[in-house]
Order: sequence, then C-alpha cells, then structure tokens
Amino acid sequence: MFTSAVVKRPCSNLVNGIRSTNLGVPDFARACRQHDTYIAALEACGLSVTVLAPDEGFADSVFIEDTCLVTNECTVITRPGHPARRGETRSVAQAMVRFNRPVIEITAPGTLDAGDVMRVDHHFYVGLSDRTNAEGIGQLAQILGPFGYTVSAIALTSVLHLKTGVSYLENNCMLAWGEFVSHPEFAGFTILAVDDDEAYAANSVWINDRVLVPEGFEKTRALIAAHGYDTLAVDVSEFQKLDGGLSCLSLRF
Ligand code: CIR
Repeated sequence: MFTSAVVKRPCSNLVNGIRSTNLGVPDFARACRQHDTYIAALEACGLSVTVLAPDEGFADSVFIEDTCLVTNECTVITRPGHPARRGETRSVAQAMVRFNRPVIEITAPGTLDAGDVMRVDHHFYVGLSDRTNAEGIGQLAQILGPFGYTVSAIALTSVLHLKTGVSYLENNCMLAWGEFVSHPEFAGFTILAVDDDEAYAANSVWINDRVLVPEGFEKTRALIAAHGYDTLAVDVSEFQKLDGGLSCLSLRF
C-alpha cells in the first residue's frame, strides 16, 4: 500500500517540453487544471500529497517520476538521460530529504529515467532505453541490492520508457501493449493486452487497489475493471502532448 505522493506543479515553460508526438503544444492553463484534478485523484486513493513548486528552469520538470525512485529504505535520485532534463534533479533531491531516507544519486556516466523502472514486489525491471543506459541500471542494482531487491534490464524497441508500454497492477497482473504483450520476461504474469488504438493507456497506475486510467480510453478502462479493479479516469491530455503518462506525474510510496 502507498501512503504518500510527491508531485511538482507544471511550469509555464511546459509549452517548450520535449515532444515526439504530433498532438500539438500543451495549453498551460489547461495543464494546470488537469494537474489539480490529478492531485485530487491521488488524494481520493488515500495518499497524502506533497506539492512541490514549479521549476521554471526545466520545461519537463512536471514529470517528476523520471528524477527519483523511492523505496522504504532509500531515495534514489536519477541522472536523466536527456541532457535538457538533467538539472531537474537538484530541487527534487533537496525536497526529498524531508522523507527521512538516505538519498543516493546515480552518477556519470550512468543515466537513468525512473519512468524506465517498474517495481514488482522486491524486483525492479528497468528499461534499457534511449534515456537509461546499462551503467545506470548497474548502479541501481548496486544501490538496491543491499536492501534485498533485485534488478534486471529489459531492452526496449518502440517506447520512450518501459512504463510507457507496461504497468504492473499488482496481483500478478500486467497491463501491456505492443512489444510487452508476449515478452518472455513477463510470461508468468496475467497479461491484460491494450489495443493499439489505446496504446497511451498502457501507462495506468495502481494505487491501493484502485487504478488510475487516462480519460478517454474506455476499452482499457473496461478491461481493467473486468479484472476486478476500481478504476478512476483522469484527463491528462496536455501531458500526453509531451509524451508524458499518468505515472510520470508523481512519485508514490
Ligand atoms: C520527456 O521526453 O522526457 C518528457 N517530455 C516526457 C517524460 C515522460 N516520462 C515518463 O514517461 N516517465
């Protein structure tokens, strides 16, 4: 179960965020309203939400998940793979001190975006991606190993981050799209396959037996509900324009 979440408010520079989609430039005012609704959804799932101030220096800083990974035993500050995002970690590292865990940093030449990190109980699957390199994954394994966690790499072929295409919904249930539907690493899980026209919804988020699903992806929402989950749809269209999904807008622990 999770008790806490940390989010970072969108900055007005969000409109200059990194994007590979052809969905257009995000509307900042609308993004702020969607962010409010997202926070309310986290609270509805029982989380106490810490809201960090916007960081105008970094257009993509609202996607806080990429900068940090929190376990019960430690906080890992990442080293984002895109150079334009690297400086986001400074303010996040300062803010995370309040949670009373040792703060450990991934260092050069390692790179790691925590959007590539998917936890399944005491194991962490980590996407080997354009953003996360083998050195970064090795450092994460060294950091988490002493606490009894294991780490393995999954090479990505088509998605930005591992969790762009696959989300663990607990109960041995994996929501998966594309290359992950029949991925040998996930053969032991119950796979909930997301249709191609709803690929974006493969990034849904389990929180305390509820699942946040992006609004407008009804087939995926019905699929998740059919497996016994209470679902909650959240409109994050402005963040989708920057390739950001539901998970990357928060840290949950
Ligand atoms: C980026 O390209 O880094 C941002 N525009 C989107 C990051 C999304 N993060 C994530 O999926 N974990």
